[in-house]
Amino acid sequence: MTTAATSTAARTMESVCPLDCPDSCSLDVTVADGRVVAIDGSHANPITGGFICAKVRRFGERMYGPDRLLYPAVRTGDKGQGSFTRVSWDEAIGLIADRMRDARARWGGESILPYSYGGSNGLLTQDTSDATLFRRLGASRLARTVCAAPTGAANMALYGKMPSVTYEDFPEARLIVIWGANPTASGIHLIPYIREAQRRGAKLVVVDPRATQLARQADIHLPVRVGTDLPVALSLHRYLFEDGRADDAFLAAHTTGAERLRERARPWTFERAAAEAGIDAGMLRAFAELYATTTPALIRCGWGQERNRNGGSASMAILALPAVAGKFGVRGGGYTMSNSASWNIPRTWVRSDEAPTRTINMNLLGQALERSDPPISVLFVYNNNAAATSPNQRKVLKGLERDDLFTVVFEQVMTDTARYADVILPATTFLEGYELARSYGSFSLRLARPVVDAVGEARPNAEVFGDLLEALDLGQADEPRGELEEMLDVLSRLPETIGSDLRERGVATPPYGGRPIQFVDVFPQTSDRRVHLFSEDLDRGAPAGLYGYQPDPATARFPLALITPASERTISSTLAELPRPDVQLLMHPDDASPRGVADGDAIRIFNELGEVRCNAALGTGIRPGTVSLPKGLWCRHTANGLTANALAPDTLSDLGGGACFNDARVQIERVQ
Ligand SMILES: Nc1nc2c(c(=O)[nH]1)N[C@H]1C(S)=C(S)[C@@H](COP(=O)(O)OP(=O)(O)OC[C@H]3O[C@@H](n4cnc5c(=O)[nH]c(N)nc54)[C@H](O)[C@@H]3O)O[C@H]1N2
Ligand SMILES: Nc1nc2c(c(=O)[nH]1)N[C@H]1C(S)=C(S)[C@@H](COP(=O)(O)OP(=O)(O)OC[C@H]3O[C@@H](n4cnc5c(=O)[nH]c(N)nc54)[C@H](O)[C@@H]3O)O[C@H]1N2
Ligand code: SF4
Ligand SMILES: [Mo]
Repeated sequence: MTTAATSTAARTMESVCPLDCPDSCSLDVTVADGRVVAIDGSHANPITGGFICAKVRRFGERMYGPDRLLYPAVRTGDKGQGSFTRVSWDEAIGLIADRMRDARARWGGESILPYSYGGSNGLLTQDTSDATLFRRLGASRLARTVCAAPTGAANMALYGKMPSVTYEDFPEARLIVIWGANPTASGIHLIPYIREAQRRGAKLVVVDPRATQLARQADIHLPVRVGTDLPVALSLHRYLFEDGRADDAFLAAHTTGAERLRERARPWTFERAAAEAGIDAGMLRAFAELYATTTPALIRCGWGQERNRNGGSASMAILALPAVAGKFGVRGGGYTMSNSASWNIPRTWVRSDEAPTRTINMNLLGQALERSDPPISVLFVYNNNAAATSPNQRKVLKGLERDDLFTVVFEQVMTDTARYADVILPATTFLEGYELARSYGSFSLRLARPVVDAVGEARPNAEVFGDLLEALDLGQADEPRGELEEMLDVLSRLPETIGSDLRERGVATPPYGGRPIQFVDVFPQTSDRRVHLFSEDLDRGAPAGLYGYQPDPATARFPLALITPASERTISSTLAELPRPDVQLLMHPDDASPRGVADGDAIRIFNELGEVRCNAALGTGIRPGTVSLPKGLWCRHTANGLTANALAPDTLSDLGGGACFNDARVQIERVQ
């Protein structure tokens, strides 16, 4: 690789990171001789502040690395083996169109399943021509539930997804509660704002089974057992209601359902909740008192607490706290969840006039591939690495091995999923195409233009789905063709000022100056603009009712809870192909010693679904009874080619049909 220093032609181009991270950094990309040679943060987005994460600094290694997919290819060996032979784009598109036609004729359109999720947070690479294609085919719809489904359902029910407190307003808070989030890995640009708040005297509370970096600097750390956030949050509600700390005026003016929530919270005394969560009741009470008496108080609700059987009700109870305690109406008060809906962008470019078809929950991919009616005969994976990121990995892999399944994988690199493809299509990265990158942490919406030509024969999503529409005779003459046209079409359909800002300046002016105060600038987007503290619909759908607690599924055989938090090395499984140190399971010495496990020992982690072999790292950074592996590993990272997802159950959360990645129960043995 040429370096910027030695190349005379080096120049810096602006871009923006669209990966599935809340920060959406503005980037300075150094290009020399038509290649990306360096990537760093710029100041265009003030939140970025000139620095970015180490993994995206290495994005060039991904673009030009040995795993990059350069050409369309068809499978020559067994599924999963990873042997392919190059074909032309025309051949590949023709073959896929034929197989889709056959599937539709034989089983109906629903036998085709598009499978996509987190490749990019942008507006362009998902739900544009891809959605048009699959809707016109009458393909099965995908419920995109692998992430944020429980928190999304909770936030929608309570507030209709009201915009959140943004990063810049964190320093205004006198109390910050970080609940089930680890921004030190998962959204690093929030950290300076939390530090600034602490410098100004704010208190910090962290609710997390791990002693994360923030937890170690917190005034109160509640190291709850996995899946017990619901009783913990309900004990806070009980205290607020029963001790006269609830904001009755706010409840009367702005909420419905307070009495129902109060009823459900009533059984959860501090003592009972603390016993369930395995924490100190005095600490829990201290947290409750601090929250009740401090203003502005801000809760940053993450996603760690949603990935289990109680995740929906837990998230709802957490997000309801500022309403009951009366924490809205001041800068730096309220909650932060996801800001993805804050731009109020209706996706009018999705042509949704086709008749609805069956919906498949993406967390049940293994089951759906095993048995469904009609059977899935064509699987089209894009923006996703299902083999590494879906629950019940062995079942997913077994499904991908099916001889009668035709699998297309449209990818940037040779992922674990791509190895199972019948046809591989090479995709461009964000530095090789256009994107409209929207963050879900702070407020940011920016246009990214290609900074280099596509590598090899890689092509952007919009173009390839456009070609498939044409090959299947499903396109219409007046529709955009190709990525640039697609982008212009999207720009023209965005709310007027947003579209013109992006066209003229490449960046949209955020609504509310980017710093909305909840209940001053923004209000619930529910039907009656009130906070719905209770929902009869959700109550009917949840196995134990809304705010109903489902006990720990641990057994004597599988007593340890396995969690898989975001790691600083990857975004989900993206960038996992880059070289890294050996993967280790983090476990507490109290769990290791009765099992005869010493630091660095080879171990097997197992349950009824599967087994993972790696080495142990002992440490007190996690509570006893809980063990942790990084999220997003590839099969190459463990000794037996399976990852934590082989141990993650394909059960669903109480609300929203979400994944239960953090609800695995396992046993651990030392391996000789
Ligand atoms: N570097 C990096 N950044 C990322 C990602 C990544 O993979 N890597 N992923 C991106 C994506 S897709 C997402 S959704 C976000 C996720 O961002 P976060 O919400 O920060 O997600 P997690 O790391 O899954 O979980 C956060 C914390 O929850 C804790 N936790 C686990 N189970 C429980 C529980 O039952 N209760 C409580 N209270 N805490 C629990 C974990 O120990 C962890 O510290 O990050 C995004 N940013
Ligand atoms: N065990 C465990 N598993 C988890 C989680 C967990 O906490 N624990 N978290 C879950 C979460 S939060 C999430 S969000 C999911 C994410 O799961 P996935 O949706 O599988 O996300 P990634 O692993 O980032 O894979 C995205 C893929 O899309 C590709 N891609 C990127 N841009 C494009 C593009 O423009 N075109 C095409 N065709 N492809 C592109 C990338 O190369 C990458 O391989 O993982 C979930 N999996
Ligand atoms: S992954 Fe997040 S922190 Fe890293 S460059 Fe992208 S937006 Fe910034
Ligand atoms: Mo996610």
